[in-house]
Amino acid sequence: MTSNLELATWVEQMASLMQPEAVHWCDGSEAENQTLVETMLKDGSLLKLNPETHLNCYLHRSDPSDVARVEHLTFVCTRNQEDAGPNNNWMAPEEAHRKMDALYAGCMRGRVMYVIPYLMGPYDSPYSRAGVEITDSPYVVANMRIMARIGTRALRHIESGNSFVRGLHSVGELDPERRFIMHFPEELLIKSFGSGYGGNALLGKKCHALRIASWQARTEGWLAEHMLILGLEDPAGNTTYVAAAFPSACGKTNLAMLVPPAAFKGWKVWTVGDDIAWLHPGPDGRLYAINPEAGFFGVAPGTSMKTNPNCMSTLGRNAIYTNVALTPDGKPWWEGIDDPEPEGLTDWQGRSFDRSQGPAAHPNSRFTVSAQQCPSYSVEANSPGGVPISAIIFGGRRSSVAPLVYEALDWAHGVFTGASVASETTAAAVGQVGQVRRDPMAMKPFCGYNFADYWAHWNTLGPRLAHPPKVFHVNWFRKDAEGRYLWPGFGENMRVLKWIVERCAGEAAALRTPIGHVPDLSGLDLAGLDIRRNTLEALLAVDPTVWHREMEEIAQYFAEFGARVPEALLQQVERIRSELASQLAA
Ligand code: SAT
Ligand code: MN
Repeated sequence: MTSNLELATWVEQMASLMQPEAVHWCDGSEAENQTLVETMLKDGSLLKLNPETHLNCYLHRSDPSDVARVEHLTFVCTRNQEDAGPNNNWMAPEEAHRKMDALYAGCMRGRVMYVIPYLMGPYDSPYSRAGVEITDSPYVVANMRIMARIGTRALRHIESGNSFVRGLHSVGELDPERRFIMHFPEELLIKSFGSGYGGNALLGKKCHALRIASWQARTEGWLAEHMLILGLEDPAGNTTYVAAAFPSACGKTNLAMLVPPAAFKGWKVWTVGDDIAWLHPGPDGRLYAINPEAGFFGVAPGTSMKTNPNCMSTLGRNAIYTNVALTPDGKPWWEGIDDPEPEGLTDWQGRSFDRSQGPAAHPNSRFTVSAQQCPSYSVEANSPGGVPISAIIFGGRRSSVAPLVYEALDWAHGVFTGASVASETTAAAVGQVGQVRRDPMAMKPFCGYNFADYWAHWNTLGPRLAHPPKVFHVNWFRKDAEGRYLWPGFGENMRVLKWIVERCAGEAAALRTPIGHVPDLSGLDLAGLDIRRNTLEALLAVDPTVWHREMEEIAQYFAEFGARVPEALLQQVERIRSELASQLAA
């Protein structure tokens, strides 16, 4: 068990509330994992995949009503409602505790309560943070074992006096009417009930490493962000690190594992993280990033040797697949994978596949796999001090308006650029897909406090850094009038990344527009890419009429946050508006 009295007492209290048949403290060992896997194979919650092609890989089918995050059932419970802000659902802490404790009462009868000590971040990093998740789901334990550093070493970290975030989770009856994901940032506490899925249940991930951590980061002077981290090594061997924020299911995993096009000889891309970055001002005045996670929980559909070869080679062993389809010879299958659709496919719900019932793999089906297996995993990924960030990139999925890439004029404008990100919704959360919504810094579902305070916190960070990162915005998803993508994306995104690296080094040509610096037509390295000049013009266009309307919407959005919105953001709105107005008048 544990020598930490606070932890021991809490686990005892939770056991008496939830009434499990047994309490198991997870040590994170291989033997423990094997026992859990056996249990799940026996009760049918895991299926073994073909060991010849997918050694030690398993398929899990979740309840069909439990396949994505549930933003409408996710709450931030602060004493003062204003602190949660209009960007969060709010409930008073007393009421939320009452509600959750009633659901938890006796909920683990006949089940095992697993206690998972975990560490977010590399061992021995001053930036890493501990947590303990209590759960009745062996699937959650198996996934947490891949996604975080769980077990004895994490427990020792807590026992040596470090604070920890407490997370309570029960799948309950998987009843969508009795499902809540509650956060109590003032108590460093998470209470989740009624879902076994990803971000709702693996509490180290979005609940701790983003919602609770963003709150802690604000009080302690750092940032917890929904960002991938990658290293771009040029042919001379210099590596530039960038962090990039995109909403869920907008290609973070693909970008993090990018393989440069053939014409980019000598360039290499190194993966540090694909979903979450913790950013700290370092002693030399630069911003340093760690990836708090140890694995990837990526979207399966669309992943192939063409779109993400590094990911495909990561996935062949020791992976858990959730809600993908199954071939007759026991292999995972999804829409967009290299192999053609086989005869006799079983869909994600275990039915014989029938196209009229929807796709074979759920659009938000996922793989869970250790980052250590990724061929592009950076040797710096476990570095206790993190990697120095030269550029921060914001992006969304926008079929119009936003150009392929632009660079903010300075930090304050960069914060505005992040705060005004909009993106079309995806299958990663329950709800309508394809609706444009504001998703500041890709944190709409994940910021654990009032966005207005969050933007103010961002504003304070730049001036604290002698060498702040440059800030960029990208949009891989711009379409033409016929609805076709203008940009090929995937590996070709390297061309945009190279421009960003060159801008960080004070090179590469750009045009100053009201929204920032846009590459001029000769600025991007297009060697070996067949792209027409008018396509390129359409990709890079900043239409003042369209942007005038966009600024209108951004101003309206900021107004939702009332007087708490930082003055610096409103000044950016005014500056851009007046520059656009003079362009329109000219
Ligand atoms: O379900 S998760 O939140 O873990 C994945 C995502 O939506 O980014
Ligand atoms: Mn994510």
